[in-house]
Amino acid sequence: MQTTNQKLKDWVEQIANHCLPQDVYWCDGSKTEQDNLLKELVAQGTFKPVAARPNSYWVCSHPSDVARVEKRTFICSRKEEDAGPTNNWMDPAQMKQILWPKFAGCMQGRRMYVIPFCMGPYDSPLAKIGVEITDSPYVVANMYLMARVGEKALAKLGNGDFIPCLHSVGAPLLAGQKDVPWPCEPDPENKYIVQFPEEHMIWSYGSGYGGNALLGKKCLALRIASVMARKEGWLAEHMLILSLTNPQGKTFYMAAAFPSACGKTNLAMLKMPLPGWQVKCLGDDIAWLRPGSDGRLWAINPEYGFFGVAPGTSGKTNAQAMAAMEKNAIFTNVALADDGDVWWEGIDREITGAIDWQGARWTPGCGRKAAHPNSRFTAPLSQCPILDEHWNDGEGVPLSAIIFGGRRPSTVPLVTEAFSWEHGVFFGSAIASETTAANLDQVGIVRRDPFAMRPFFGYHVCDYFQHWLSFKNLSHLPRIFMVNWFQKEGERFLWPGYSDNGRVLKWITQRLENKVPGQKSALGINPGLQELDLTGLKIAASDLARLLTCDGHQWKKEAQSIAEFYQSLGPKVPPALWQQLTDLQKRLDPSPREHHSSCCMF
Ligand code: SAT
Ligand code: MN
Repeated sequence: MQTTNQKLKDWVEQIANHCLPQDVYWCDGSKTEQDNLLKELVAQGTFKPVAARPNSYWVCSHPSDVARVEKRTFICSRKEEDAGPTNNWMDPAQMKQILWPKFAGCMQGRRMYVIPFCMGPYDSPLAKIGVEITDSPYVVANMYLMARVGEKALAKLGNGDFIPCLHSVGAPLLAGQKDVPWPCEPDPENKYIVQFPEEHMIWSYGSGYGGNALLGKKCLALRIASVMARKEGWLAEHMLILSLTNPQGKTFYMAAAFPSACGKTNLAMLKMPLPGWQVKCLGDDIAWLRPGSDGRLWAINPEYGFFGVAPGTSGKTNAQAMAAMEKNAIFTNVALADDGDVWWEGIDREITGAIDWQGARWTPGCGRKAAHPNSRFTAPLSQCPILDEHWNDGEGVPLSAIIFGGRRPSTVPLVTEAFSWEHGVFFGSAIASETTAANLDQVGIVRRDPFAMRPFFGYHVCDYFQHWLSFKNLSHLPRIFMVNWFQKEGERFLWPGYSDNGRVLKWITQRLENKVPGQKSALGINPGLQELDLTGLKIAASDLARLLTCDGHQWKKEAQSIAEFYQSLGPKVPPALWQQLTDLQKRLDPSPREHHSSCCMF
């Protein structure tokens, strides 16, 4: 493949001379090329075809390489201050001194792939070109599905600027050495996921899994893009994008931020439980938002595919995702059942046995999980049966609502509307969630995950809050909502979740159209007890009341915990957010003179 881009040619040559691959291959993105690559992956034992699904493959990683590694993820800005308190930081020169020698000869015996790719529709004003160099054909196969890859991206690049993304699994194949199905650096302490925000550059070493290795995703489209967005006046967010059309044919676009593995994919493809309503999907993980000249915020999905959590996905919980992965899909760390199809916990299909994600024999009831909790399917967006017709529009879609959520067993009501943009930014800044298996650390701990971006900020979290606040004068801002599908009593969820979340989406559109008054609480605006459309749903009145109510006692504690969180972020937390917190505390604990009867129940 030809390029006249001298910077690109020089970089590829420099990396090849340093990493010493056996050869260099430029990906043109053609079907023939993809077919050949898949054949090779099968021949070398990394991929196994899934008999039940055309052109689909099963692959299992090394057991040490199953999720993003936040502890080994670094923002190497020149000043430590610019990485902020939520990121690991190292001086860029020092990082290069450590990492560059690790790349020396690291691709020996392997092919070096050069993948030109475009994040965002080719004609989007926000589209960004990256070039990933990798020694992992698994990464290449996934990049074909997750990004717009090949000749067209190279043509769009022309002689312009690109984001260099260097990746190696860190496992050179020396003469006579037999390859393994999933080469990687097994020592977690020797993995590095590194962003250089001033240079717009990414180096990733040692891992072949997901966001550690598919560098267009979290590294480029969130960490580096958030830095570019701040400079250029837009937002790079960890959000799904959906459209919701009501029975009158009116369509609302919404974006929603939830931490990894909290159901973004399910919400993005939700089947409305109410007749005449229809959700369509534009994206399930990342949204880039740009103010339009009309004063609205316009959203695009920079990605081209889904990299969704498999466990829990079934015909019942997400039939659309199941359809999207019927063919041309890659399944990582799920089980391969004796019936010739992939399998995971919650898929809602009886099997007699399987090979589990670690290659061992598995039978139902054996006491182990067959699929890793962070096992994933990769599938093209275009295969989603309810893809919104504007999914590939360069301009994107104008947002009416932004939703923030997390997994909270208590405290956070089902849905709350913010009083204002600043109040909504406060919601986003204070979101917390139980941790999940999407990251290698401990699971099930409630931690603050502002804007569901904690692992993905490319710069100081407080500057990021300020950047969000800076949009407040746009004339047609989306309204902001906070949701929680995960309230529990003991082990029982109070809200059924999944498609019933569509009832909450309906209420949101009714608020947008001023069709329901809502109920003012200390926290914001919640649905009145009669306002949610519960047609066909059985739910105890006491559960509903708990779901919709701001519990003053819990929220006083929560406000204290948010204050401690803000303190932990240092002196740069914007005063406007401290003010929001103070206002909340006042509403929770009004002095008798200021008491409003509409305040929440204590
Ligand atoms: O592995 S990924 O980072 O792509 C998935 C996720 O954590 O959202
Ligand atoms: Mn994600």
